[in-house]
Amino acid sequence: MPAPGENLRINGDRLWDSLMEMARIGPGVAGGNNRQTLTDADGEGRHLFKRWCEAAGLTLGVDKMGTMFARREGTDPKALPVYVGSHLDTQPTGGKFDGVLGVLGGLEVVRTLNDLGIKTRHPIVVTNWTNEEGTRFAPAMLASGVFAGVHEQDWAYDRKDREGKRFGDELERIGWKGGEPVGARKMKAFFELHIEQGPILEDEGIDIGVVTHGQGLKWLQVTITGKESHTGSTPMPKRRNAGLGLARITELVHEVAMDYQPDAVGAIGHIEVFPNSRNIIAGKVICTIDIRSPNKAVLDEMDRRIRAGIAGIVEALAITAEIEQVGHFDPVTFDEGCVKAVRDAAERLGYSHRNIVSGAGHDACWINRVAPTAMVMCPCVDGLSHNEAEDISKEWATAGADVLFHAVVETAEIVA
Ligand code: HGY
Ligand code: MN
Ligand code: MN
Repeated sequence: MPAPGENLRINGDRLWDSLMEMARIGPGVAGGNNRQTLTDADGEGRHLFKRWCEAAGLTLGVDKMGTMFARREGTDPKALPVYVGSHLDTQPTGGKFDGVLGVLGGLEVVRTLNDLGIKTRHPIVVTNWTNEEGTRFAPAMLASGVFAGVHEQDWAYDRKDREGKRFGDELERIGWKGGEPVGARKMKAFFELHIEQGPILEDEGIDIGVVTHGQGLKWLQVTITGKESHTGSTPMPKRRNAGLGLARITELVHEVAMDYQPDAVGAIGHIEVFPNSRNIIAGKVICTIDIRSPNKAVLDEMDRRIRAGIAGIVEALAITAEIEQVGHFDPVTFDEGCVKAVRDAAERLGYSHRNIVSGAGHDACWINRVAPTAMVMCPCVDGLSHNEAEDISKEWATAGADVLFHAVVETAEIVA
């Protein structure tokens, strides 16, 4: 099939305006967004996306995990659709572009096809995956994980946030529990445009990241139990300090990750201290260890070393620790054919590009299990993400969406 002509480009101003309008929903406190999954703000953002999809002539389907599928018909209704999308939910102190660029970039692909009156043989489906972030309801990429058969739907429905609210109940409450069975849809391919969330592309002055792999991840939730007692009158040798256990485990995670440079990473970002009183020794700490590596053997070795290290720490401090794995996916190799479509598109359009491994997890990492999948990345300012100061340029967004357009449309096969 002929590739789209190199003169075919999306409308960068329209994409940017849509990004800015979506950013007004669920504002943060420092210029970013707090549009966490299944909150009222998420529901509002979904309704805006729905209105835009309907205005573009798309037919909307919603599955039982709330994932939204907006379909543009192809000339061959039996041909497997090409899916394109990402997520609209954000971190509590998230940016305006993480996930959103991929969903609205997919919508811009369709809007541009409509402008140009181009038909494709395969239908195209723009997708908003529910709960990619996993910050309110762990794990991350929950809905795409159910779609890919990694998680059971009922298990996902029972996931609880810190206030004890159930995922399934919150999905019903915001009115976005659809009727479609999850995973019933079959795809010719899936493409996801995403900001890099790291510094490589910007540091090297490169427009496009051709994502060949995604690194693996493990989230270990640790419940550390000591004994609450008075911070003034309890002699040091008699303390069972869960807070000290947290400090040593935090150092352990960092040291283990540093042993596998330059690729491995490790940190503890989620910490809950009980009773969190200035003059009570912490009796309990719940925290989540986030470790990642592009190498499965390294990830498993880090996991093993951290568990062994925790055992030694709690014994020395006369405290206990329970470890629950609340998130995991192995390193991902994306589909060569789809990756080539991304690379050829960047080349055709004259954008500088390089292969890159995704440091962050994405819905594409799960969908890669059930359909040929690839990602397009664009730079972000200072490589910063999961921070309200996350920022990109309109030019970067436009270049990423141009490449997405060409990869998607070439795969969907232009007919007229
Ligand atoms: O955690 C991640 O990598 C993604 O942002 N959910
Ligand atoms: Mn994301
Ligand atoms: Mn994210």
